[in-house]
Amino acid sequence: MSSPNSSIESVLVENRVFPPSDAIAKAARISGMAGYEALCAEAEKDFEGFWARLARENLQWTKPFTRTLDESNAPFFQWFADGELNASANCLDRHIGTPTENKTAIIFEADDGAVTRITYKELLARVSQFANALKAHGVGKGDRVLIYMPMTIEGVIAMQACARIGATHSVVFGGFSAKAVHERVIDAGAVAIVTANYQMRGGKELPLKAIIDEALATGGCDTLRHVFVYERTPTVCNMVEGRDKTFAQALAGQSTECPPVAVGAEHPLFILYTSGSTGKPKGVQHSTGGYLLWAKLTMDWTFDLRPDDIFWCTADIGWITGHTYVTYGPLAAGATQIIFEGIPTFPNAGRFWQMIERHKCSIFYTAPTAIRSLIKAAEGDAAVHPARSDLSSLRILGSVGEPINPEAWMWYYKHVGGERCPIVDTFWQTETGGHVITPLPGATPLVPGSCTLPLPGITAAIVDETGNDVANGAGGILVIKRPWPSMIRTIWNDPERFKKSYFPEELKGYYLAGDGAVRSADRGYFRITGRIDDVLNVSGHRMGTMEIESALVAKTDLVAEAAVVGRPDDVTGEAICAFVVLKRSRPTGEEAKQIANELRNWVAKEIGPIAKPKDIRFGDNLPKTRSGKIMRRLLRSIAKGEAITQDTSTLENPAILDQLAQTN
Ligand code: 6R9
Repeated sequence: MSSPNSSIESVLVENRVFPPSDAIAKAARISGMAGYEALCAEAEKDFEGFWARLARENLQWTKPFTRTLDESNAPFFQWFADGELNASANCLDRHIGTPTENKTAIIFEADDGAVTRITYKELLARVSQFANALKAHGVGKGDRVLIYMPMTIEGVIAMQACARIGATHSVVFGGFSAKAVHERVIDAGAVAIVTANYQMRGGKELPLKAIIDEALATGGCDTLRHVFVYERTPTVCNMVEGRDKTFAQALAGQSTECPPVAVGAEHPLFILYTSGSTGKPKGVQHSTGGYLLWAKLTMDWTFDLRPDDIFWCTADIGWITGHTYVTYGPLAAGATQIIFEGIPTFPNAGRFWQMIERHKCSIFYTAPTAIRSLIKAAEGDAAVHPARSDLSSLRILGSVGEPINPEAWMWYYKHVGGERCPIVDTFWQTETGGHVITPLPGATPLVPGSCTLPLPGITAAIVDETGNDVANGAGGILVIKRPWPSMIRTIWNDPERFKKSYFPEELKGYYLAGDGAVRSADRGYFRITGRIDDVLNVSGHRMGTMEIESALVAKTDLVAEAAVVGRPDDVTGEAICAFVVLKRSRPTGEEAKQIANELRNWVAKEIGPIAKPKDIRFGDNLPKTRSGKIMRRLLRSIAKGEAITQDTSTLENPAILDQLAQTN
């Protein structure tokens, strides 16, 4: 496989086009480009009428809305604001009394391969029972609940139970550190935490509850009253009297019926923290009505969901993809979905393919980083090649999280999809709530490496620094010109930052995605060229360079200064590269290795293992301008191993470049 660099070049000359077959187009909900264009035209003709129609058709409202979009306090847009509904009722109760009630909602495959199935009816009972347990502990509408759970049915139950009683959940990915949990409990003002004693990954039992204990021991979590602990494994964990309860204790005697609490459409369904260009993660706040509409609708549009589909999104519920395409979208759409606890390489790197065969998966949605690592594994060991599994059940493939390089796209298309399944390369973000630019499987001719065209009603465009449209073929800044229902509503506790980050004055009130993009000259297809801010994308996970720098310099006994940049990586897309100046003299050889390891473990503790720098280089100094600014673009070249061709005349200390280029 070639490096992402060469793949970017190959995208520029990409001229392979894969139109949907007649059979696929004919059977699809949105059929052919004519079907797509008709929806776009409807949205253009009557923007509000379009969304109002879809919101009425796709969601069950306990009180119908009379107003569709309120722009009076832009950019704090409101959608369907006087309508009322409940998200959990729209995912579960709506199926009761229909043939879907006895359909399998979730096929859960545990790390060790054990399989559990649960129907919609059973899931409703379990969600209701847990909702009652939360209520019995005084948790109610408007309260925040932090969820720190493994990929399990119980993780989905915890989220749905919050939604049922109008509590706002904030899921924290199980790989984040105690410090990250602590910050989020405080920022969100969480009253309760739902966690598990341990999680199982790759045959190993990893602690979760111990991390919660550590987070809460730090102090300052004054709002926190209860911790609910799902006993994922029989191993005991520490329990704090009066504060902690096992699921069994909390659920004992609770009814399996719990009326859903109707909330206003703008009621915050959840807060999800994500990395931005400063050190502090942003609590992205989503609504109930607009968000859920998009979750349901994109299941139908992007995945062309049918009643007999077996849907599998491999994302963890700790990320937005797991929120929209595990917890909410598939359930609102009445799908049968697979939830997988483990990792793609255990017990071997054929696990995904074997699971597709075992469960007859028809729609498979994963990240390019997973595909690339499985390509590598399959090329090294025929026993884990997708050809060893029967993948004939597959109908549609999806990609999310980062640009997919055409080589990986072609492999996915050929070896996983058997040259028969369309690949939907879905571009979106935590902030967009769901897909915004993506092919439609029965309509859009596919071009490898391109997320193609915006969904109907999404006014995506590419502009220059002053908000003016650029011509196709010229690169620029990706914006969305008009609001859409599932957009971020604000940053929790920080409305000013919301305005500044996403609606900068110079961009005419457009939503700034934070990515660069270019549209092809021939078709106007979008291709994402990567973040334009200091956000890295490592294995599809967003990491702020400032966040990692802050973590490094927080090691005050050792680190004087640090600068973090990304460099291309064949498997993870980008890799984290840190340049560090120590308070002591610059280490070399074994000592450098040892300190680099110490710093890696430190970052894992401060943020989480996903933030560990791959490379750490030590210097006597960092390249700075005379005004003291670190020149990150030079560091990016050094990290890539490129010769420095940029102008270095403004550098205070040009000699440092050679030193940094030599050390490793
Ligand atoms: C859903 C999700 C968002 C950032 C986004 C962009 C990158 C996501 C992409 C893609 C190219 C795609 N991104 N999907 N880039 N093609 N299909 O990943 O949300 O974690 O918030 O990350 O990921 O850079 O801005 P999130």
